[in-house]
Amino acid sequence: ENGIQRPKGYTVSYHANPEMEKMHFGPKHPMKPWRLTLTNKIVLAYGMHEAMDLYIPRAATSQELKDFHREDYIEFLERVTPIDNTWDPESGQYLFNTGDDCPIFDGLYRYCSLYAGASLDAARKLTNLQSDIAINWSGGLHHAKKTEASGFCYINDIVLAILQLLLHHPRVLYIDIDVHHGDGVEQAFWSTDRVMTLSFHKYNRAEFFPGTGALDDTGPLRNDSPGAHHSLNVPLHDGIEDDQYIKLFQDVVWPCVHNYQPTVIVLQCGADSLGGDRLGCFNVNIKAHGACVGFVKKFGLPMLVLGGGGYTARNVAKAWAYETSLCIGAEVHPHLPAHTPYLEHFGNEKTLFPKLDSTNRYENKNNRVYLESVVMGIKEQLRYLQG
Ligand code: ZLM
Ligand code: CA
Ligand code: ZN
Repeated sequence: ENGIQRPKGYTVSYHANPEMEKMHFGPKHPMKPWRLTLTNKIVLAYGMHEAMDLYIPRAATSQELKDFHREDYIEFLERVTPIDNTWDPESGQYLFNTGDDCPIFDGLYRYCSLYAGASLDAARKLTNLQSDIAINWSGGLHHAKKTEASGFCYINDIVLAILQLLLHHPRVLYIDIDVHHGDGVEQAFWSTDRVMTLSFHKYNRAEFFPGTGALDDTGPLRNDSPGAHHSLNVPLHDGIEDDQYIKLFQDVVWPCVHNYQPTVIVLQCGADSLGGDRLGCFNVNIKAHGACVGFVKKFGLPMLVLGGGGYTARNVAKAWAYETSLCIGAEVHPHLPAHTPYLEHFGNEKTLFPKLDSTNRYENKNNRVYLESVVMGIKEQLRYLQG
């Protein structure tokens, strides 16, 4: 509260509709919209709201959702209720890939249209030139497909936001630091050169969701397809450490920006790449995760900042609050303000930067030689972009 000031020379907008946060995927489901409440409590406790334009966005309309998704899928989401029988006896499956990962809960359609509405609002603030960095922590749901739900995602708000950006921008760079592969966004823009997608993720085809995103999956194989070499993947093993992750991110992102020359960047900040995450398997701390946001910000391009995964709620909230402070260029005290609501949820040492304790560490299976070969592989793809 003492001395959080508006950034000089640029505007940050924050798009959040608190109605989302009360939604429930069901008992024991890892996705907890309540993590957004925790995030906003920390952001407000530090006084960061003083430095940003705050918006409570309206829900997206079904027409807006149909700009990417197929009509019958949106109509299904609109009418389905938890008591419907969504089992399709013909295919022997739940309709549109709903089920355990993507359950049908009360308020599902409202939930979807709210997070999509927030990403569209954020993208429009960028294209209207009313904002330079637009933040929507409720978005970033990168697995949703044109005709089906996948991996806790129903509507692909990222694809919808990028479609909005493409009305005003020739080239969009999409960067995804969620521990899972950003397959839905990659697939949607697979055959165009107007969007470059770049995902960092744990990769194990047989054992880790969604099983796609190998280093050599780089776009259509025909060299004359515009999308060739415009889907980039950084497959990683368990246990990557802070210094390795930061160096890798910089060594890959810098040449992407230099070669592709995007006019806007969309950054998906999935917090399940943090150490100690319930579903993740990296050893990345909040400062290193945030260093990726700080690095992208330094290019000075308009930026859409989105959430994504993140399943240890107290860490998600700290990371996204810290990343909000980086966006506004404010230095915040590492000790959480004493008046932060729900302080009891934030662990024993009331700090933004909890130490990853040894019981939560994964053995690091990424060595220097491997990471260097990944950087080489990416640079090899980027050579095709010249001329
Ligand atoms: N079973 N309940 C990341 C999306 C990851 C597919 C294995 C479902 C879970 C998980 C759901 C309470 C993002 C898979 C999993 C059980 C087939 C995944 C409900 C626990 C539970 O206890 C659970 C009944 C559930 C789901 C674990 N699912 C862990 N990992 C992945 C999807 C989304 O972070 O990237 C972006 C938001 N699904 O591995 C199965 C293969 C379904
Ligand atoms: Ca990713
Ligand atoms: Zn994830």
